[in-house]
Amino acid sequence: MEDEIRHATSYMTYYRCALMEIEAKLRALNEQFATLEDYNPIETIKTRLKTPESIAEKMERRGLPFDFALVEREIKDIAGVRVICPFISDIYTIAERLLMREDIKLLERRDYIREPKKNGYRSLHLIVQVPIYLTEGKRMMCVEIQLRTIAMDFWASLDHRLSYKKEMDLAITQQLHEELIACSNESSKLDERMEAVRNAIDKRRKVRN
Ligand code: 0O2
Repeated sequence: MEDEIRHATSYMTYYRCALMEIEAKLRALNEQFATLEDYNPIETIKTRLKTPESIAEKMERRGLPFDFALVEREIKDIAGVRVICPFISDIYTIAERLLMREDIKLLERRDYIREPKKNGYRSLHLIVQVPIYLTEGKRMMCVEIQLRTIAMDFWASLDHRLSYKKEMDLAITQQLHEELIACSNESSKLDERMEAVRNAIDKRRKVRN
């Protein structure tokens, strides 16, 4: 048992290091934009590690035993980074710049912005591998990066809140899910309109300069 706890603690430390690596690269990118273009394409960066309970629950859902080697192979979102951007184009710019790096390997890309989920969920998901450097050498770790606008993040928190209200009347839950689909459509239009306004402002600024 003691061995298993030590093993689990090391694993979580590896994932924490991977989160720090990705966060540092994202902050460096934002810093470059701020210096060269006087603009911050990243509003906020949030990181989280899945709890052991949540990992165990996911393994159970998949009908798999809780074994560390298996967990590492099967669950790619133990380490998660959420990047909140002002505009949709920022999401793609940041993703592209990050993936240009030689030390980041893309394993999977899911574009829920171009193809939103049926419930209205929108975000760009990247599963990447990043090296971490330990006393015993280099180790590649998986990290899930979710990139979304402020509006998409606002929507996702509300959707998450609803998904935890299991005791609510089914008809009301259904009605709220439908309302959330409508909210997602509205916020998608708002994202596009706001970006068009930003582009118009930038164009005028460039003409004047
Ligand atoms: P948490 O609390 O963020 O850890 P799976 O990971 O197997 O359940 P899949 O298909 O492998 O699902 O990955 P997917 O669909 O890319 O989703 C992974 C994560 O994206 C979720 O992690 C959520 O954080 C977020 N997400 C995906 N769909 C939705 C959605 O409809 N609403 C909201 N609010 N978030 C979503 P977890 O582990 O479910 O949650």
